[in-house]
Amino acid sequence: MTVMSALSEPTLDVIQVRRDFPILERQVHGKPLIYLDNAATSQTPRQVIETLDHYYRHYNANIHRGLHTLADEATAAFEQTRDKARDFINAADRREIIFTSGTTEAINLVANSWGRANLKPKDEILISQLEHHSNIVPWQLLAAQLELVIRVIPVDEQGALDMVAYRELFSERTRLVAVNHVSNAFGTINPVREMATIAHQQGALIVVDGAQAAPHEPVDVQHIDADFYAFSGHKVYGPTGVGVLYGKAELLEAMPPWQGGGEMIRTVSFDAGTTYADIPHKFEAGTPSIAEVIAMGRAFDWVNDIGIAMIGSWEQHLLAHATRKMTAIEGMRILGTAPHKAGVISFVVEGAHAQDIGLLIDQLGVAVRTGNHCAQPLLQRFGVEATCRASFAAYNTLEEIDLFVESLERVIGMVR
Ligand code: 7TS
Repeated sequence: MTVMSALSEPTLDVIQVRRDFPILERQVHGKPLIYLDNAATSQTPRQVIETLDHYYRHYNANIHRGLHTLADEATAAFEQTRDKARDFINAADRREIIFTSGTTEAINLVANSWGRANLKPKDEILISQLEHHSNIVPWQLLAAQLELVIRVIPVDEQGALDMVAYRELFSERTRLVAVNHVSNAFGTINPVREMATIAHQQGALIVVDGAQAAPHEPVDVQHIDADFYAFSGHKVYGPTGVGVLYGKAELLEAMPPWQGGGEMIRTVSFDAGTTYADIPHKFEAGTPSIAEVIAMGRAFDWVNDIGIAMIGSWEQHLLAHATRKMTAIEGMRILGTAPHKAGVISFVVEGAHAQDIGLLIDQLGVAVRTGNHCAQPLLQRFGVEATCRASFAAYNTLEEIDLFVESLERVIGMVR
């Protein structure tokens, strides 16, 4: 990740970018929408919306099974996204790309397939304190069933992982590290490449939750040396209901299927037993979200056309500007001030409930997220139950940040 200097202005043509997003023209409570809840889901460019529309108008068909023209066209477009996803995260092989319903399903797949096949009672899993619940609860469910031990990698006061503690947590029973690349609640960018190296030296694997990294910085799974890497389409300007699990081919090949059904088999017999398809199809049971997968491919194109590094730089610019302005607000406490941060600002304000801020600022057209951000252990660590969170995307502007901060000051004045 290149951390942008706050001084040099990136050259993103944000006005041009905004033209691709019809939703940005709408009003909320009579005010222009200022959408700052991008960590929850990003908005969708018209090119992606048109891809969905085009699919249903022209070649809606089930894939991998028909011999007719529509089925061929749908299958080709679906499989083309696999190549685009391979390129997007620089996987070595298209067979290492498995389509899932999102990050959550991807991690559950790893837990239930790799985890059940490889973990034994008393084996240990290291999970960071920064995780979204979707990289905690699947491991807790498995731990309860297989009698595994979960150890927590702590964060420091800034919300950065304590790498000394990380090294010390390993034992001869450590089998897996589960960590996000970027924290959704605080924006902390974790040193996942270094963490993977350490995990591998200790004989453990690493599963990286990339849900908040893929939209903001170039991801290279080979450079990271991640064993598994997961992300969701809807946070990368794509549709909901689709995502990607990357896994190293040799791991995926050795793993048993998780869900059984059509598409994932080679032969099925009551007498001779059932044999399974090769990867990636072994892990893609049933009819997938065909239109959404195809449209996710279009979203990757959209991001590539602008350049993910350019998007990341622009968001760093917005982050620096917003942090500077927000820090000046009396009683403001920003949670998560790690030196390497993505465009996420979590905050609480003395004397003002996060919930009230969220509700009132919505009346002014500003969408921020309020709550625990599905990261309860992290918020507990910092002694708060809820924060407000503003998170940025390619289409946000400096003017929107200024309006957001003005609105915030107004709202704080009302509730104090
Ligand atoms: N991991 C991280 C780091 C996330 O931020 C999220 C969603 C998920 C996993 C789950 O992704 P899903 O697509 O499978 O649901 N994060 C958020 C958020 O921060 N606010 O709403 C959803």
